[in-house]
Order: sequence, then C-alpha cells, then structure tokens
Amino acid sequence: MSTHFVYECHSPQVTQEALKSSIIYKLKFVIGKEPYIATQREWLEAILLAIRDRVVNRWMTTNRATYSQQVKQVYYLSMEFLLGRSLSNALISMNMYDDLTQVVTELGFDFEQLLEQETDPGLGNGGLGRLAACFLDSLATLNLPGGGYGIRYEYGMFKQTIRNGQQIECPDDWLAHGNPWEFPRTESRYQIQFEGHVVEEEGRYQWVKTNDIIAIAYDQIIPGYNTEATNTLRLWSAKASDEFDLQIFNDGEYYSAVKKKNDSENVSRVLYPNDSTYSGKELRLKQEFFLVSASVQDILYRHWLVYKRWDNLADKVAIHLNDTHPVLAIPELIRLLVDKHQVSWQEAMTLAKRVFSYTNHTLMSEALETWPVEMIRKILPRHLQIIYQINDEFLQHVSQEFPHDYELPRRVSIINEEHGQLVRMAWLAAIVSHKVNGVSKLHSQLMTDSLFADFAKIFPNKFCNITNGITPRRWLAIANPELTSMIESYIGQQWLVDLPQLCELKHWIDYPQFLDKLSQVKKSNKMKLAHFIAQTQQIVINPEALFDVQIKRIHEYKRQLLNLLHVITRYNRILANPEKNWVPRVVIFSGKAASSYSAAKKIIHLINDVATVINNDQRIDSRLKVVFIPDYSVSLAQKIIPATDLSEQISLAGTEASGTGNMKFALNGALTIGTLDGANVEIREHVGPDNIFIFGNTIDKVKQIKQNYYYPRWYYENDTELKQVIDQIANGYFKPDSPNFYQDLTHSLLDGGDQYLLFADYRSYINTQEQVDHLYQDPLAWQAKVAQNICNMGFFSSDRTIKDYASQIWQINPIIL
Ligand code: 26V
Repeated sequence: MSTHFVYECHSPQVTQEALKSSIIYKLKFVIGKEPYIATQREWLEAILLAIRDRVVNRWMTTNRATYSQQVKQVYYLSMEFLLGRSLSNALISMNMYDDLTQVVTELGFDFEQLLEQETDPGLGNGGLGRLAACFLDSLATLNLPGGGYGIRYEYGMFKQTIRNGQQIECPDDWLAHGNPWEFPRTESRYQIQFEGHVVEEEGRYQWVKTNDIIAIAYDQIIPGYNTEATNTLRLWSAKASDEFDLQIFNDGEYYSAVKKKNDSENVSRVLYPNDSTYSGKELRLKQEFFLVSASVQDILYRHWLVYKRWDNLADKVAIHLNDTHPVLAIPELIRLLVDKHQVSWQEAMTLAKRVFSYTNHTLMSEALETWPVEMIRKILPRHLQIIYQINDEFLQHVSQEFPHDYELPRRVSIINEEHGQLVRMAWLAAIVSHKVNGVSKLHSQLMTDSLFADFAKIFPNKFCNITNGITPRRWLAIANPELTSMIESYIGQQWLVDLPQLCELKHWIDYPQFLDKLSQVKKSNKMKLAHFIAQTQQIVINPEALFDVQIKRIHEYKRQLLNLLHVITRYNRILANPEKNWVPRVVIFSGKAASSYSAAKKIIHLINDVATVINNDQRIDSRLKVVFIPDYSVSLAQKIIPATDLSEQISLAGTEASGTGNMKFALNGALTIGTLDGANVEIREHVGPDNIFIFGNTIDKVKQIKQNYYYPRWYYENDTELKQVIDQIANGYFKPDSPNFYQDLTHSLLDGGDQYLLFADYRSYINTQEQVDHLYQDPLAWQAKVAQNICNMGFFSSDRTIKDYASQIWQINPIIL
C-alpha cells in the first residue's frame, strides 16, 4: 500500500492529525525552527513541504508507470511557463483543501492570508506562457505522458509599480526565499556549446574550441487533478563550466575568471520582458539555444537509456515547439544525431520531421523572429550549416514541384536575402515540423491565407487549427470557490474534468432562484475585489456598479486606448446630463508594458491621469470610477476575473491570435464586449450571438478600410463626441501641469494613420456600451445571459485542446495507472 493511500483512506480527523504532525516536523527538522518562534513565511514553507511530500508519492508512481509502459511521450518546449501559485493547485488536485484549511485554522492562522504569502513565479510574459501552464495541467489531468522544458530564470517578469502615473519596473527576485517546489538535479547536467568553429574530417563534422556553459536541471512536479498522474516541468539553470574557469584561473587572472563565470551564467539570468517586438539580441539567441540544447540532449539521453536505438525515436518522442523561440531544437537534434550518434543525414532528417510540431501564436510581423546569419554563424556555426542544408534540400524540392513559380523559392527560402541575410525561424519551423497549428479558427485561417500561404500550398496537409483553452481547475475551482460550490450543488463535480457537462445547468436557467444565486456569488466576489482595491489602491468603489474590466498586456493592438475613449465619453456625458439615471461603472485596467515600448507606457500613464481626474471630480460622485491595478499577474487575475461583469476583448479584428482571458471571464460569469477577433468568434458561436456584445469592423471590413485610403480625421471631424475626447487629451485636460504631454499620442491617431483603427470602431463601440448599460438595468435578463455563457463554455477547456493535440498531432495515449 503506498503511503499517500494511507493518508487518503483514513477519516478526516486522522488525515488532519497526520498533516499537522508532518507540518510541525518540517518546521522543526527542515526549516529548523520551533513553532512558537517561526514566522508566517516559515510556517508556509513547512506547509508547502508537507503537501509536496504527498505529491511526490504520486509522482514516483507515474514515473514508474511511464517508464515501464514504454509509451510515446510529448515534450513541450517553451521559453515561458506562467504557472501561478502551486499550493492551492496541489491541494485541489489531491482533494486536500478542506483538510488543510482545518489544520491551518487550528494552528491559529488565517488560511486565505497564508496562501497570499506564496511567491507567484512570473516566468512568462502573458498568453503564450499561461497557455503552456494550462497545457501542463491538462496533460497531467488526462494521464497523458509528457512534460515541459523551460528556463529557470533567476529573475522573472519585472514587478510593476506606478509612480506619478508612470510604470516603474523593479527586478523580480522570486527565488529570494528559495523555491520549495523545485528539486535541483545536480546530477542531470549537460554541456551547452557556443561559438568555436567546425572542422570536417572524412565527411564527419566536429564543433570544436567552443565556450561552454553547464545546464543544471530543476524539476517541478505538475499534479493532475483527481488522478495519480503527475508530470514534470524541467527548468534549466546555467552554471559556468569548470574547465572554462580553470583555464583563466591558471593564467593567474582570478578576477577575470570570476567575471567570465558570472557572465556565462547570464544566460538564465532574466526573462525577456517583451512579447511584442523582436529585438535580435545575442543573449536572447543564447537563451533559446541553451533551452533547446539541454532539453534535446536530455531527451536523447533518456531515449537511449531505454531503447538503445534511434530508429524508433519518433515512435517514442514528440517535441512540440511553443512558437518559434525553441526552433533551434531542430538543427540541434539533427546535429546530435548526425555528429554525435552516427545517424545518417537522411535518417536524422526523417526522424526530425516526424518528431517536431509547432504552434504559431502571432501574425504580427514585428514579433516574428529572424536572426542575422552572421550572428548564428558566430554563436552556432554548425547549426548554420545544418540550416543551410535543410534549406538547400527544401528549395530543390520546391523547384521540382513548382517549376513555373519562379518567385516561390525566394519567398520560401529560410534565408531572407532582402534586408541583409536573415534566418526566418518560422520558415524553418514550418518546413521541418509535420504539423503546424494556429490557436483559433480565425487565426489558423489567416495563417494559411497570409503568413504561410506558400507553405500551405507546398504542404497541403500540414496546417491545422487547435483552438486554445484554459484549465477549469485554476480558473474556476481555485479562482472562484463560491461559483464552484454553487455549480456543484446543481450538477456534482464531474464537470471539473469534463467541462461540457456545464450545459446540464441549462435545466435551471429559467428559474429566477438560480439566476439570483448566480448574482449573489458575483456580488460576493465583487465585494472581495472592492475590499482589495480599497486596501491596495485607496480607492473606494461601489460593489453595485457594473465592473468593466480589461486586464492583459498593454499593447496598441489590444486597444486599451479605445476603452479609455469610451471612459472619457461617458465622463463627458455624465457631466452634460447629471440628472440622468446613469448605470454606475467601475472601469478596471491592469497590465504591464514592455519596458522599451514607449507608446504602451504612455497609455498606462494616460489611464492613470484619466483616473485621477475622474475619481476626484466631485460632480461624478460614484457613477464612474477608473482603477489601474498595478503589477498584473496570474494571482491578480484570479482575484479580478470572478468579480467581473463585463469583459473587454476589443482588439482590432485580425490582430489577437486567440486570447484566453476572454474564456476565463466568460466561464466566471462575465459578459463579453468584443470584436470578431481571435477566439471571440468561437465564443460567440458557442454562447449564441444574443449573449455577447459584438461590435466593430470585421476582418473583411478592416482589409477594405485599409486598402481604400483610411482617413482618421474624417471620423474626428464628423463625430462631435469623439472630437471632444481627443481634444481633451490633446489639450491637457487630464494633465494640467504639462498640457502638451499627450500630443504625440493624439497626433499618431489623427495624422499618424491610427494603425489599429480606433476611430473607425469608436462609434460602434460607444453604441454597444449603451446596450450594455441598458441590459444591466434588468438584472434578471443580465443574469440569464451570464448563465448562458457559463453553460456553454465547455468547449474552451484546455482538456479539449490537449486531447486535440494528443490525437491530431502528437499521437500519444494515456498511461495506465
Ligand atoms: C514574442 C516575442 C518576440 C521576440 C521577443 C520575445 C518574445 C516573447 C514572446 C513572444 C510571444 C508573442 C506571441 C504571443 O504571446 N501570442 C499570444 O498567444 C496566446 C496563446 O496562444 C494567444 O491567446 C494570444 O492571442 C497571442 O497574442
């Protein structure tokens, strides 16, 4: 009988006693403190370790099963994993939440408060990293064999504070108090080579005289929900290689030896806090190679250990590339097979094509990665040769297959010769991967119509869509316990692993009592958020008001500015017509701007300036409040989303690949106001057009407007409300002490082309916001639509997403436990 089985089989009292004594044991013998002098943080650490022990049991069972069943596994390679806090997740996975609450309360702590002490590791920028985390959760929950590989950045996403309206960035020293969830694997270490040069001898290539770094593995357990299955997220940390240090040390250069050591460890020092514009920094290239080289070496090492042959590699291993960031895994796998393991070029190519698959997450040209040929030659000379060879063979194939399209080889060549010589990483990914997918129907369509149109013609069966999803465990069970228990009281618990079962709630949808309960849950979540905002922002908000929320990275294409144009319009209307029965609103923003993205930073500044003016205008009273909550994170999202009435998903049609926040809000009973962009399109299909507020130009209209000459000034001159708002921003109404401050911003809208068509969508947005107000005045009608949203969100579970990947792309099956 396994130990954890003992824990679970006993009565709650026995379980709780065992738990309590193991917490006290950890406090004493691992932390080294007596209960009466331990700080809250030390208690938390003792609790984490006690809970971790219970997860470890499951982990070992899973590892044994996977190993003995010799099944095919998937490895998800990603530069980012935005996991969020682990304790509450581990607890709900093992159904131990209530027991621990009891124990912690007996020990004299406020459990909620204690949970807030846990560090939230910010090892990602936004959607892409959070998606990777939802996927790990679903993989484990579905008993699917696989795991993640990433980088253990010493500093995660910067901490954001707001000073005088401006974003200030501070380093995120998330490891300061240690990380109780990780297991350092000092024995799992790989040498990562950089620079040097290639020598050829009798057709064999050797990469020599390299500068090396060591990659050390740190494992984190990913528990599945209500299953024995747990998976591993392995994160790599850089360590200076010993030989490398000694060389200089022996030359008597102690200081420079230490400096070199320090410099080489920079590779895993910090997460690049930019997810919108590619910058071409050498350190970033090194990070990417560091991740893939360590991961591929590790995968091959374990494969050989079990099978002692390479020809079955693709039957046992699938490697998934989360965007182009880990694409160097392709030439690295080929290099290791050919140069180190004596596999022929042809066989290595064939294996690589069967092993790799790739997801595209953005079509924005400024985010597409292209590395200068010369940079790759310097840092990864052997990989450049391999990339050239892949390209030569591919171009030869293309010329044979499409002899009449003379321009085709130039367009599909991995090497772009137009602006200097650049390696197009998306091309390399698309050529070698056996499947390439987009992340929503619309995005996948656009992907094959535009970015990969040529490749879709060359490889007609390669491209597919797999719409994103979110894990209902974190985004409902953990984030919204009240809604969770309400749903449980109607339909039990199975829906947490089978989200389409939410449609069973439809039986009650016409009962006012059901709708009333829904609105009470929402009200209670709004009170909690109001309390949080009062405490942290010193802003008092009315929980009866409509909570209108836009939380995501600050980016021009996401159009936080359009939201702000509505806020100011509403402000002007209230002032012009103070007697009217206005629906009170609280407009909440949260999100970080890349530190180098000055237009995005200015938007944050303007939100804060508008908030100051409106919140302090006595004439407005509590009918409109604007709140910018600093330092957006997974844990903050967990607080805000359950309290939201209106979810703002207002990107310009054709710019947001999918969005996943949109799904989290709808699942938590918010209505969406959004454009026909990304997954909004599918959310509308599922909830029905009457239960979502769609506005704005469609993608075809956007194309048309952009083709014909778009003249933003026309809208400005023909819409008096829009004109008033823009004039106020331009004339310093919101910044009296520096009245010209926002002129560059208004100028870029009026005369700079208004790239994201804010003006073209303004009127339709304002009108739709009026419909929102109108509906909110009829609480039952509002809640009925809320209920329709919740009932119809089944499709958007990441369990469905992962099943699609498993069957259509990875060809993996659940392990037997
Ligand atoms: C891009 C870059 C560009 C180079 C510098 C570093 C860096 C880091 C991250 C990224 C990722 C950009 C792509 C991205 O995050 N896409 C988002 O993916 C979500 C999950 O599929 C999707 O829901 C969002 O709509 C999409 O914007």
